[in-house]
Amino acid sequence: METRKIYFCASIRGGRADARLYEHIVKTLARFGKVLTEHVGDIKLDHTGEKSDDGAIHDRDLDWLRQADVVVAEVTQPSLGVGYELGHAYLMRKRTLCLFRPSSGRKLSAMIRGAADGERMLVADYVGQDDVEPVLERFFNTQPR
Ligand code: 6K6
Repeated sequence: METRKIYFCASIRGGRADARLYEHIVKTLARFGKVLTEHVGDIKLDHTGEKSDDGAIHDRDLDWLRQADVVVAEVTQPSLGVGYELGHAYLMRKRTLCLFRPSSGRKLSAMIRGAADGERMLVADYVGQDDVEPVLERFFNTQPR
């Protein structure tokens, strides 16, 4: 069987306050497949995320998104880029898991929580790092109907 391709989304220019958590999620995701977007969990990457030109980043990321079997996003830190990727993933009918921490005091956008159908698009509220593995296990071990 081919290795599952996972597209992980999380804030870059939206803010890197949760970068260590992203790093943990990327490491945990690697147990479930090939993470196409490992750089998102790179703690050395600052919020400017400047390494190559924006057009190239955009086109390469959308290409990876098309190739992905599943999408996982950490959505607690609001990010235009993540919202944009999730909109594309939704229209591409990708199975998607959004991870949100209510303890942040934020309220998740209605356009994300409202898109969840409990099957193809899921939102999981979780507390923190210790919950990442069980939440991902549930997602990857449940087959959509
Ligand atoms: C190179 C190495 C690390 O970072 C870079 C340059 N920047 C980006 N590289 C790859 N993907 C990016 C970059 N900037 C944004 N993205 C995509 O948008 C990622 O897939 C994230 O999920 C999302 C973050 O969007 P913003 O609006 O928070 O930057």
